[in-house]
Amino acid sequence: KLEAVIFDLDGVITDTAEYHYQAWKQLADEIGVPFDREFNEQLKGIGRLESLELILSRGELQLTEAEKIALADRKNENYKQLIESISPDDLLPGILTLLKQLRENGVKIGLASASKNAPAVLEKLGITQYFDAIADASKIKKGKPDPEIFLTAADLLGVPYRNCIGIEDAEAGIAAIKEAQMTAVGVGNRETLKHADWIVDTTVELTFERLVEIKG
Ligand code: B16
Ligand code: MG
Repeated sequence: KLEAVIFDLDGVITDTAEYHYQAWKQLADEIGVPFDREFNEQLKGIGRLESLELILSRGELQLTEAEKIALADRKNENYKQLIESISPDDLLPGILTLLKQLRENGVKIGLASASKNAPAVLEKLGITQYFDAIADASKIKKGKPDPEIFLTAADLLGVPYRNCIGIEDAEAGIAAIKEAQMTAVGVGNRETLKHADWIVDTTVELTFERLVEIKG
């Protein structure tokens, strides 16, 4: 039974995944580490400092904690500039309709985003009011692929895990949803998301009817 849908933010609700890519790319260029879209797939859904660690090890760079924090801050400054102008027009196609339909049909709505910027992005998109629960980086200890963020969202919603659908664009996110015993829907790359229960190419395919069907 479908009782709740828990959304990832970046890459599912809006295309901030592209801005994360650009912000990391800018930083990687500055510190001379090769960076492309394929490598970036590994960073999706992963926290800020963990992402930086992956970039540093790719470049075989060893830095002090203080230097790492400074670089992570620099990436976040790049990112904040890029998201400055986000507006409701930046909602990915079909998402607003889906949020409204879930509401009308009494299905609860949760957010499971590794991003510390998540609440600010929801505000800019004008959709904060649709969310019954928000689990973001400030509420959890372990990031995706650990299931903690999805379990926390479901607990806040008061819904059994098996009655939840999680929607993700990242490999680490799909792993987290499966580990949480929820139904996993992947948006995007069929290869990296192959462990999802259902994969769509774009958010237009995420209709309420289809989600109900999947849950049976
Ligand atoms: P921040 P999600 C994740 O958000 C992004 O996919 C990932 O690329 C980013 O590094 C992470 O948030 C942390 O974001 O630097 O804003 O705290 O996909 O879980 O919504
Ligand atoms: Mg994502």
